[in-house]
Amino acid sequence: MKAVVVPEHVDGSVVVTDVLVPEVGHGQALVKLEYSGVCHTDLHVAAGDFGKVPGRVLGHEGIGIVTEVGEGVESLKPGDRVSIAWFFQGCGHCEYCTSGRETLCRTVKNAGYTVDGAMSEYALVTADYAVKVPEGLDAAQASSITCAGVTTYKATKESQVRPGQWLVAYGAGGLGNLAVQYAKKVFGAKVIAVDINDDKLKLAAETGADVTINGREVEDVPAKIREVTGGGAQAAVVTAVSKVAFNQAVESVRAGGSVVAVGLPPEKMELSIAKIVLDGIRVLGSLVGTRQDLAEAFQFGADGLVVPVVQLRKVDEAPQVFEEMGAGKITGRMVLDFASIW
Ligand code: 8ID
Ligand code: ZN
Repeated sequence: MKAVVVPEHVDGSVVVTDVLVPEVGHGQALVKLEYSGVCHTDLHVAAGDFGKVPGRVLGHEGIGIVTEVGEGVESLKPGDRVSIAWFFQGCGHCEYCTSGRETLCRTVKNAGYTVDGAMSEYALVTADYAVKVPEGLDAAQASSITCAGVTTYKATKESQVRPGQWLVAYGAGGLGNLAVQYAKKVFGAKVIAVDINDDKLKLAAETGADVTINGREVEDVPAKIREVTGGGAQAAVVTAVSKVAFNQAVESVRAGGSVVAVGLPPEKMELSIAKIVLDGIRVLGSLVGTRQDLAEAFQFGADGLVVPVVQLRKVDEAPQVFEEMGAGKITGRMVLDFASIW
């Protein structure tokens, strides 16, 4: 079967190659992929940013149909439409798994990184960890919610922003566009989108941002945000792949505000200790979402509140899509169309 794989020379590129269809084990299900979104995390994995994994099948925004279940599986049956997410499996019994923070499990398995992922014609899931896609949600749009959606939904939850308050979405790419939509349409926040690319800001405005700011054109972005919001935003969610945005976010929030770090540039951010202490700023990291978060994020999509902007691409075009993402040329989300090769 066709799969998108990290090559031997780990350098940020990917190859489309032939691999064997995996065999279903106890507790697992085999999924025939329909769609697989390309997340910037796949690019980090392909570049070896978290450690080199040559030969790994990439992908953690997978949606497909269960074709076979292994022994002991009770939660899925053939015909179910399910997701394959970054949070692939936790141990189920550690302090994180048993306290609603399962994505922090220290022995977690991550699709497309520590185990083979969703960019292949067939993929395995651990049945109890695959979240079903609700009726009424387009399968290609669901792929984008499987990572970009759930991650920004959870990050916005973590920000504790309340209706009518200001949230700044730093980065308006695949994740950022959904941060704008969840913050605006689900949490009732007023949203400022910051990016360095006008095409992404145009899309952010079309999908709900009240204000857009181009970080390359506005000299002092935090000052502009403090002016627009009358003293600073209550929350910032940072999905930009640049420490510049993280540093700006801290200067953009008002006293008591929160900065939720989501993007994963391999860099360090600067924090003014005085600012953090004297202004009581919360700075926290947020990692994808739990199975329950994903079920909730899907439902807001099925209800039509959040509409991922996706574009289908041929599986063979994967190397080009990765290049485009590295060059910052993608608006919305590119989704590899496995359904077309069924
Ligand atoms: O669970 C998590 N924390 C999680 C889940 C999924 C993805 C984290 N991520 C990480 C990815 O690994 C990646 O580092 O979030 C980051 C964003 O992923 P993405 O949205 O899939 O990437 P993208 O579509 O390329 O968007 C990135 C945006 O950042 C903008 C770019 O223009 C682009 O629109 N950007 C950059 I680069 N520098 C900026 C700056 N200084 C900026 N926007 C504002 N200010
Ligand atoms: Zn992702």
